[in-house]
Amino acid sequence: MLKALIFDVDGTLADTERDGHRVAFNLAFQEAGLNWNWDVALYGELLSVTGGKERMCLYANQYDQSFAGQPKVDERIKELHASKTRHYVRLLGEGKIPLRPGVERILKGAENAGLTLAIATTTTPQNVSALIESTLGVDALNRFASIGAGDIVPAKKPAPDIYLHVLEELGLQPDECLAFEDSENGVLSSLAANLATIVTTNAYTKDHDFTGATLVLDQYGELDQPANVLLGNMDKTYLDIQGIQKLYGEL
Ligand code: XBP
Ligand code: MG
Repeated sequence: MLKALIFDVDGTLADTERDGHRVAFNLAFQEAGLNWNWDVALYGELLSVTGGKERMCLYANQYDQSFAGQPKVDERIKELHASKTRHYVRLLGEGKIPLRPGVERILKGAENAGLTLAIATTTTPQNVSALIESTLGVDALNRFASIGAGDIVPAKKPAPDIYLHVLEELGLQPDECLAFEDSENGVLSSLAANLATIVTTNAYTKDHDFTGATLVLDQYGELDQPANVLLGNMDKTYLDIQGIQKLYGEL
């Protein structure tokens, strides 16, 4: 029986990368007097690794050897990341990033059907709180029975660790849950945790390989704004809890 839905955050609940995380990274670089500037295309390449600290290390190794080679590089990265998180949380507080259309419908539908909601993400915990509170209200974090985020597990996605952590907290088996993702690294992570996975793509992830996913859509869709089905089947023009239950029943 389907008991829980486990959601990734960045790209899945909200389109946070281009106008949220990327902007916050650049503000942190400016503040620190670094001449790093991540444009939209470069940021798409850097998304090949999950985690902001890991992403800055990747960039430094590729584009700024003198930064990467300094003795206390890990400390510098940590400071930059703390500043980036401050900027990101502020941007969310200003209401800059909405949920993706259809997310509220699916969350409410799941709760009405008696399902448990959970989160499994590589992003920093403060980022999750700021997004949920700014979009769903100050008490909305309570709607999620488990929130697995950031450095709580040693290996970030594509490793399955964060999903395994959330499953353990929920006390559920993978075949009692469905995962929601938007990226190849995310799907590798959820599938490695044996979770059937529904994908909604975005501009950065539309060409990723989603082999093994149960359903891939370009968006959750609305009555008058049909989702395009990229892999799998869906009866309606949009995804709702009935559609999710039906997909689960056919697994
Ligand atoms: C999301 C990420 C995150 C954010 C940055 O991946 O890669 O790292 O870009 O967050 P996913 P932090 O959606 O697969 O979880 O800077 O807080 O690490
Ligand atoms: Mg994601």
